[in-house]
Amino acid sequence: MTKTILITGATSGFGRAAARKFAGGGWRVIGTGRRAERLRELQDELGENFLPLEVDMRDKEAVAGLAKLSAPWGDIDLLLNNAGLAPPTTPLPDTDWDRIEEVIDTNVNGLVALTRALLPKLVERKGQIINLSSVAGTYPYKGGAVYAGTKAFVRQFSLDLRCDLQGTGVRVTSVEPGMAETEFTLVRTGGDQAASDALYSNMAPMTAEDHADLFWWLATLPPHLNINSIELMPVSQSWAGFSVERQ
Ligand code: NDP
Ligand code: 8X3
Repeated sequence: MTKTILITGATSGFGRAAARKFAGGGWRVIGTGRRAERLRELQDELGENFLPLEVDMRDKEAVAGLAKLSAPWGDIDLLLNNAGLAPPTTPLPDTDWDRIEEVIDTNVNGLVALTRALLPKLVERKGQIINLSSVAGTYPYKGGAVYAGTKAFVRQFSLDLRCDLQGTGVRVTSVEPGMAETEFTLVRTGGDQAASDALYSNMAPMTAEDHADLFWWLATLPPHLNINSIELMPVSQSWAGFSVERQ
């Protein structure tokens, strides 16, 4: 039977690569995002098994609407909570409140609202949820406070949700990537392509396709197996030490 995946943030990066991967694998794919033109392009590419829906994750009504789709699109087996972004790494008092609010509303409120709305359907279908957290949710770095805070939330939300879902057969995974070259840094820097290029230069970052392959692996594991969390980095990335101020 054809399975259905709902991917938030399918207009770029991990989400777009996942839409291609799952459509190529014979799934029905619902892809959301704010950029209508990108969604149209993806529909032209993927054809009738792709349903583009222009949804801003901050729009409560639009998010609730995703749980009211009629069959077969409404028969969602896998929710890929991928839409997300980061504010600039500027000191907190210098960071625009609007950017901060956009990040919290998208990464946390939108994700929780959509998950809550879709849970009855996912329980009915013994479905699966994959949430995009980040290494930033575990390892602190300068300028990361708000973004990292949202991703720590996503990780813990995922783990706790498993307790609520005990006995339902629904699987939940927190995916925690390090550096991957997508539009993530372009968005974070307010469109600074040079800054994005510099960050990912000469270090073989992970790719969107690496993540699509990971999501596919998670989706095709035997149903008795739950990967609680998975942390991944490019080989070139590891950790820095503590920072100490000396007098
Ligand atoms: P991209 O910037 O390439 O893609 C982000 C996607 O999220 C876009 O499709 C964008 O669509 C969507 N999005 C952002 N805000 C909203 C919103 N308010 N409403 C609806 N859609 C929204 O980044 P990535 O693919 O890299 O990021 C995907 C996820 O992975 C994010 O949650 C990110 O935090 C996480 N992640 C990324 C890492 C990286 O290094 N790239 C590492 C760890 C985690 P549109 O603008 O059209 O609305
Ligand atoms: C993004 C990973 O390390 O660029 O979530 O903050 S990092």
